[in-house]
Amino acid sequence: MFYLKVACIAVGGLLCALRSAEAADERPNILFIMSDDHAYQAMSCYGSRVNETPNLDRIAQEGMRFDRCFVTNSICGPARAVILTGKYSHLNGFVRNGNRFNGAQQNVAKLLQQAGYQTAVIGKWHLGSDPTGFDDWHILVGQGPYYNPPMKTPGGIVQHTGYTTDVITDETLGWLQEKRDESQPFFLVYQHKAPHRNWQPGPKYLNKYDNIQIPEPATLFDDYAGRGSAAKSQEMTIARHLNPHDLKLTDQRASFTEEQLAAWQQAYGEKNKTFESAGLEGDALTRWKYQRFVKDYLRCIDSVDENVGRVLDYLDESGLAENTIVIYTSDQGWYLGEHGWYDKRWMYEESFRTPLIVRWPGKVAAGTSTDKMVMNLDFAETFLDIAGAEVPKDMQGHSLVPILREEQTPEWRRSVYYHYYEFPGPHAVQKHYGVRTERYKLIRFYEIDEWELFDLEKDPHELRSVYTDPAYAKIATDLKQELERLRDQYQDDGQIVDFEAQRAKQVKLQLAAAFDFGALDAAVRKQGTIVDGWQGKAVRLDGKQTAAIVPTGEKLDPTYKPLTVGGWIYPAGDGVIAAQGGAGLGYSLFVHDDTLQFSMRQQGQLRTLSGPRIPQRDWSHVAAVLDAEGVVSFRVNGQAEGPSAAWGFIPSRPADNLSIGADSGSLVGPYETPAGFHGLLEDIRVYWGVLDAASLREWSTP
Ligand SMILES: [Ca+2]
Repeated sequence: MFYLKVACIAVGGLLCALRSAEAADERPNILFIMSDDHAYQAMSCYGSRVNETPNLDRIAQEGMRFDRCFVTNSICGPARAVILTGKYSHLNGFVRNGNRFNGAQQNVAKLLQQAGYQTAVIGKWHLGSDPTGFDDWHILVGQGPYYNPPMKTPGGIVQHTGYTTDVITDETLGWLQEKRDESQPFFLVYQHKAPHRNWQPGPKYLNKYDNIQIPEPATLFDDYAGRGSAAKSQEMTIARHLNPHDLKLTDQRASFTEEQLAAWQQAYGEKNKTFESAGLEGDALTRWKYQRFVKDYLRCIDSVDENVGRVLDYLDESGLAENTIVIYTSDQGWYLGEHGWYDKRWMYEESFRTPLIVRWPGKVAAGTSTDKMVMNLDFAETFLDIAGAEVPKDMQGHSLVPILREEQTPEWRRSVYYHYYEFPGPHAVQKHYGVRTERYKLIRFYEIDEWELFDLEKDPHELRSVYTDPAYAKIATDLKQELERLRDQYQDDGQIVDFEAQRAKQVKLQLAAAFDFGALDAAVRKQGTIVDGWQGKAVRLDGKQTAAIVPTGEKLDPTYKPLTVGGWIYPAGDGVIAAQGGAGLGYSLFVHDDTLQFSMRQQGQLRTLSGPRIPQRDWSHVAAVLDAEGVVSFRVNGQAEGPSAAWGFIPSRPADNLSIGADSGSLVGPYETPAGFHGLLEDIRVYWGVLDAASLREWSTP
């Protein structure tokens, strides 16, 4: 590597590129395996009391087990975005499930691609947008089902038959066998849906654990007495929040084949008979629900373990094992009944921590472990370090390679920063951030102004906050300082990066459509009478006509754009001035009850802002403006008037037309008819962007 670097510096680009290609074969392959919601408590290499995971244990036995790997934000999509970017949620823009990952930003797959790696992702993705930086991808659509998944590829949807954990593995093995380019090292991301809710086991494991009792955790009947209101008001208890679908008491079979259905009915038919005859209630019912949930959860893991074993076997047989780093982790941890819970989200240990085991033959000593505090924030940096590629300065974690090699790392982090955002949301876990050190954890639920402090040495189950205990006053003060230091270090000042607004700011002012009724294209011009208007020609409408229609298209794409829409109007009643789109996406400027109003649709959500009063039977120049900050406001005769509202942007291009004088086709606004305009319209225009004062004056001054 030293020789290569010298060559790059001395001779520059071309030679560097040639050398990299020659040397590429020597760099290790990276196989990154991630399951979804896999608790470290359910892995035998972490001392599981509830199951055995012999294949996953192989990775640990032949490599290193990380006993303190933490996530920055314990929830699926955000964790994935952190791993791809090496940045906290507020900087990668994906803070909660339902967000859409901005694929235009830097990510580790793109950087590895540039460094000469072949890249692929197979299995769960769950980031809304399509993968970027991957040569090949074959992903579940959203969460994806447990059986017979449709999967998305660059070439379209592929329908699979089979159990999803097996299908994802078959595709992964297929990629290794058929698509791998032997001249390049690979970065292969192999991600399971399992064991995510609602824990549907594969056919092979439907009856495993049927005749045994799974041990209960010590805190199954936690009463939350020692903590604040957040722990008391959540909605993720086994006792009250698991639903009949989770517990397999309802029909699960929407997409099953007949064979799958028969196996399923036989297994759960028998189990349900026992439940119905037992007549359980109270703690006994909670215990039954715990058994039911945990057994299905473990059955899902049995399939993951078996399938990871298939991939490890293939690596051995193909000779790839020797130069392939195998990493196994989960997107975050999980409650297996601890605190009476299922699910994740909290900064408490079970969900804050995630499993991480790494095998790197010849580099990582077999059977080692570490209690260094590492994070999913470090993964991207680690992959780049393994590949010998530069780690960008704006990534926020650190390569784990020195820890893997058991080098001295005296400067390694001594505290971990956490920030969770998804409230209101499923399971009602309050937003919180906090800091964990070797011994203590300070959590702030900032929207309800509550603090919790745990002494993990004396209270490893985190049952009693000592925040108000005078004996811990100094510790609390020190931890608050450390929390502030970390928030500063990670640039978390409460602002979340808004890629949409950044994109909107880059839009150059452009006239998207203009309607001069004295000289309008016959294809665009529809109904109404052309008359003399305020300066030129106007169209007269009586509420039953559409003056003009422009089909949607590239030029009429409002996606993430600021906009200005308006013109001269002489109202003799209500109606639409201009509308583009329909019930899914779009905007409409209209007059209702003598006021100017503007509606916007964002993925079906309708919002309407009621603006200034407009005189009837008189000429006014009116416009609605959506500015580069995503704020809507009105202009009347060139002046700002009326209220404003921050709505953001239209997230994609509507299928419906732009229509003038009525809302044609599917309706954007809060009216039930096309809402034809009554009166005269003249010089109607739509701009992408916001007009400067002089241009607005020119348009609005007679
Ligand atoms: Ca998850």
